[in-house]
Amino acid sequence: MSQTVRTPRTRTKPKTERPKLWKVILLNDDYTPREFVVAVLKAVFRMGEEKAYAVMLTAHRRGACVIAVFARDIAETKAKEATDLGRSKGYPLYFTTEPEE
Ligand code: TYC
Repeated sequence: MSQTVRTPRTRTKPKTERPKLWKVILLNDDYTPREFVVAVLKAVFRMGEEKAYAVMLTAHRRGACVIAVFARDIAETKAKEATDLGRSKGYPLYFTTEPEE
């Protein structure tokens, strides 16, 4: 009796992989007023006053603060929106993004 052994032509990926999340990072600068940073965090990232103030203070003291994680396109859109709000007032306020490990 002859037997044919076939190897599958396609490899199946394990289904546990999730899309990467992206961090939005607030950078400190010497010019943007603290209250303005807090207002932007509240408006764009839907933070309450206390959370927004704490995040602003962490960035102020340490130079940067991770403020949230999102899918890539949402992280990039929000970082741009928040940076543009600062720019519209002439402030160098800057939000950047990077992938989570
Ligand atoms: N360092 C600014 C000041 O002293 C306030 C500030 C905080 C600016 C955090 C940016 O991400 C920032 N006016």
